[in-house]
Amino acid sequence: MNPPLPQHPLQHFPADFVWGVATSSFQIEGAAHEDGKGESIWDRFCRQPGAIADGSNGDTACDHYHRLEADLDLIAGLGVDAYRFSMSWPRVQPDGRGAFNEAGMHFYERLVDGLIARGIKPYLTLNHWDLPQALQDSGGWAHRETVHAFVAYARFVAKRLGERVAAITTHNEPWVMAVLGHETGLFAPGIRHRGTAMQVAHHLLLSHGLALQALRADGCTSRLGIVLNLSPIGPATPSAEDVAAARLEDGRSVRWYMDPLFKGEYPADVWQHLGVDVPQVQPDDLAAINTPMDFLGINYYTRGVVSASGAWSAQTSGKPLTDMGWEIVPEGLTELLTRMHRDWTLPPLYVKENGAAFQDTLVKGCVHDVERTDYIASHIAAVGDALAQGVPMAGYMVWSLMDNFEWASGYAKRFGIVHVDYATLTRTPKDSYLWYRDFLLAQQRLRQQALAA
Ligand code: IFM
Repeated sequence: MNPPLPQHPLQHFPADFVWGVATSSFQIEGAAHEDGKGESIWDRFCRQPGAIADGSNGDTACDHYHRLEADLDLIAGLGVDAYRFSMSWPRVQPDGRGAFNEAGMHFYERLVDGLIARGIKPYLTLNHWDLPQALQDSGGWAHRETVHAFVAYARFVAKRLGERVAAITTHNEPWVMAVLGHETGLFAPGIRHRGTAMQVAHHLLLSHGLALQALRADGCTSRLGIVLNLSPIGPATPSAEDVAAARLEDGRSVRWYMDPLFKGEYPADVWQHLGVDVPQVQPDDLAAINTPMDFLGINYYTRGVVSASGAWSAQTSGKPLTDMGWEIVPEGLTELLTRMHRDWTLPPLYVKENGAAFQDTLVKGCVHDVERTDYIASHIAAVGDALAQGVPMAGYMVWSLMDNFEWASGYAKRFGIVHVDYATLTRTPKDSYLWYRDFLLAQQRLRQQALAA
């Protein structure tokens, strides 16, 4: 028997609110060595012993590359307005500079045309982490030349697809690429050096701003923006030490990105804290980063709690946890969105990723994922609460369409609303998919009633 549907806040959402679902190239496509695709830093990183928890890689992933039409039908079956996907830069331009690969472009043209044919708006992300390895070999994001290579790639893609896609995101989660990729080394390319990480963050932001300027100069009609992973960060206790530590972490993970993007400056407290690890910034860089955007995307999964001693742990906080060990805190999303609205002057805001990993069981063709369904429903309600408080929310997208390669966790963590059997690659919609579909249908009816009134 299906679990009862969670309550949902139908009343909060405007008629033009964009409902969607999201994926990324490396996590689902597979076909890692086909049709002229170049190597990405994640292809290389997966080969490092111990880098991926289950020793897996993205060679096959969900085989989306070969199952495009069926997957498009799954997306259409949800009734979403939009599908957010990313392009694999090395599939489109194997070395990250020089020749483009028509076979790779053809895949994304089929994807975009297939969405449009099904009445779904394509939301394209240019960089969801899978940098061409050839660029990494000459310094990667730490090297300023990669900024210019990215702008050239962005211009090529926008010229080919810009009129067909509703939105182009430059980068997904620069903090992750900078810090997990270059400071802790947990993600590709596996570098451990804080100064490098801060230079990478700066170059990602700079390439975003320069790409926006170039695309607009080229006459690109898509809406342009960036997607940040953000959390509200609070102290574990009211002690002065914990409050200071939380403020610094907020600076490193939130203000370090929001201030240059929306105020054209880096936060002074973090700059001072970084000492010799501050990035090299050239005179016009911050003005470029501060280029106005058409939207800001936010990925939200959990809150951040900081103690100066490092003693705080989500495991003992008393809050329910997902399979990633992340606390489930829907009210943290409302807190984050209202704070963003208060502290910066923002364009329309989208939650571009929100969802949860849980251990699912497939029984007789069903996955009764009550916890995931509750997670999604409660976070949609949290977005509704932010809207009711005046935050300019324009859309919400579930992460993720289907179970996929969860980076350093491999395939063990399942975020999908569609179950993937990795032995057979069979897709099975979970109860959360059915709930989201029914929720969107109800939204659709409300829209029609509003139009008729
Ligand atoms: O799977 C990732 C995604 O690629 C980026 N945002 C967070 C998700 C869950 O960890």
